[in-house]
Amino acid sequence: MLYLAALLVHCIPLAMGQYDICKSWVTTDDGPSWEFYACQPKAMRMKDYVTVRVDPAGITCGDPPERFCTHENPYLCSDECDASNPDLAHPPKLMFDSEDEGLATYWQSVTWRRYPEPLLANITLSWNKSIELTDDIVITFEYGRPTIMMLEKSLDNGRTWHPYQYYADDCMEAFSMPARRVRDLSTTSANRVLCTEEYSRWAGSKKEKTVRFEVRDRFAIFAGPDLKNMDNLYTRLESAKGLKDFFTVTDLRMRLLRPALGGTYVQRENLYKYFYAVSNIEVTGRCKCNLHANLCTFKEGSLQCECEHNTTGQDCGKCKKNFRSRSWRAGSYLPLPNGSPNACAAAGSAFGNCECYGHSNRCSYIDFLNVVTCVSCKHNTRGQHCQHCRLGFYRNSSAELDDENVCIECNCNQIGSMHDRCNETGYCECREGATGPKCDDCLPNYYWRQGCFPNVCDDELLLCQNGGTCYQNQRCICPVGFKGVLCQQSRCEVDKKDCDGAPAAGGSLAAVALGVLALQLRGWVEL
Ligand SMILES: *[C@@H]1O[C@H](CO)[C@@H](O)[C@H](O)[C@H]1NC(C)=O
Ligand SMILES: *[C@@H]1O[C@H](CO)[C@@H](O)[C@H](O)[C@H]1NC(C)=O
Ligand SMILES: *[C@@H]1O[C@H](CO)[C@@H](O)[C@H](O)[C@H]1NC(C)=O
Ligand SMILES: *[C@@H]1O[C@H](CO)[C@@H](O)[C@H](O)[C@H]1NC(C)=O
Ligand SMILES: *[C@@H]1O[C@H](CO)[C@@H](O)[C@H](O)[C@H]1NC(C)=O
Ligand SMILES: [Ca+2]
Repeated sequence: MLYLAALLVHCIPLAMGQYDICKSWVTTDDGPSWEFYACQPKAMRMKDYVTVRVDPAGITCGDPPERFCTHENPYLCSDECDASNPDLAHPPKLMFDSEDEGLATYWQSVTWRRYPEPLLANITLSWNKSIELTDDIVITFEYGRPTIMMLEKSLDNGRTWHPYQYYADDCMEAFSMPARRVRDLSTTSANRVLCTEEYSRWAGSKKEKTVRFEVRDRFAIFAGPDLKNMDNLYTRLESAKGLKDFFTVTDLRMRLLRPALGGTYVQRENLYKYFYAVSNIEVTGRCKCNLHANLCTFKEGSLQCECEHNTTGQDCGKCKKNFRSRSWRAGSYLPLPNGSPNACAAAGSAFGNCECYGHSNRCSYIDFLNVVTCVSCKHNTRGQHCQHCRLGFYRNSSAELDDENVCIECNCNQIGSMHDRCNETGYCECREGATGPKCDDCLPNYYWRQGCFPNVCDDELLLCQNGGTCYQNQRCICPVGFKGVLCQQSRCEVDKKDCDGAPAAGGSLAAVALGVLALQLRGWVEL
């Protein structure tokens, strides 16, 4: 029996845990049928699909033509960069071409003429597709590696960026970070961002040309030095939070912060030997397809997973239409060796025809109503098919019904609004005096103080009288001798003994009358 099982495993081509097939036609007791597995595309040379951008404008050499020299030959500055001459030009695309043996082609920056102003350049690589790195990123510099640089990554097509690795000949000085080596990381720190001094030292510009982001060394922490134990790595990727994402990118950015110096100091009298030159950027990885595809193709200018398991989307990140009876899930590397496909299921395959738009995994039959209804709708949805938004949420008009973001919280201001519900465009119902979509503003002639209250005084109709000043529309600060909401009342009229030394009130009688009139208009004073 054991022998048989071993034989069986042997026959399945993905016994090595490579996850390279998505389904196979198998014969069971019930007859032949498809069996489904977690699957992923093969690793590819990602530089063939990249879009590159070099910043700032004018950082590429040759416009206008310029001379430069090398650290080996610092006084023979006869080399020339000329953007208008194909033989002497060094455009960005030369970082991604395939080179004939022995002949390096490279992008080159202008020289450090503006020293001591820093010579800075950004090289941004974009794929418009999430990619999982499977091997080291290797950047080859001609004429010496930068003494300070930084690698950054984005997971959202360049909207947000995160540091990936720091490189400097002196990490403490450049980044206030201790120098570390990837080889010294442990299972719990495998996704740590660190600063390394390994690739920034001067070793002669011909000898050591590469700067690496060590993916293999990090994998080796789990899979052993020869990456023989990939099962262990895949198990880890599944269980360790954030580890998979650490190796996933949509964009990479190299920030070149200081060129090779070829010595300890910058020689001001010969700045023509300081510049950046990159001949190759090797990025090896596979399309991230959430373990739902084993093919990734380049279509209409971008990479696209060929989704199986009735999933769809650029990363197979959602269920196909009519296959949304359960919420979408990524496939899983576990259990080894075939993983779980976590396929999307056709609506109606479980219970009658109960579509839950992917917001619930369960349906339930309610006997006395004779209906099947979704149970525990997620993503703030409710209803028989999770097709409505919960109270306090409204429908996101730019999201489909099966989108996780389909319901948006109303966010009504607790004090300014009647309740926490809103209409279909997110407007809350405001209490008197409040306004704005969320009722967190006041109408004109109202002031905010734990809610909106009518102005007591202002600079127009509700003027404070007799030299009083209006404090934040809330009350009049009256001069000595006057009182009342608008300071309209002389104290001495109320109490004769207050008259001593009080300013004459006669002149402002008309103003008092006006103030009272205004109050009457606002419905405040009833005579
Ligand atoms: C490089 O990118 C960073 C981050 O966006 C930016 O702050 C910096 O100014 C850029 N440098 C150059 C030289 O464009
Ligand atoms: C990025 O890929 C998406 C999906 O394939 C496509 O719709 C979009 O046009 C692409 N954007 C760019 C800038 O290429
Ligand atoms: C996807 O849907 C088709 C059509 O109903 C079905 O034949 C196939 O088995 C489904 N695939 C999976 C992985 O469920
Ligand atoms: C509405 O849905 C779109 C598409 O999923 C999403 O990008 C957006 O963030 C959502 N809006 C809000 C306010 O959640
Ligand atoms: C929601 O309320 C706002 C403000 O009262 C209104 O302008 C809007 O038309 C309402 N939207 C709907 C769909 O009723
Ligand atoms: Ca090249």
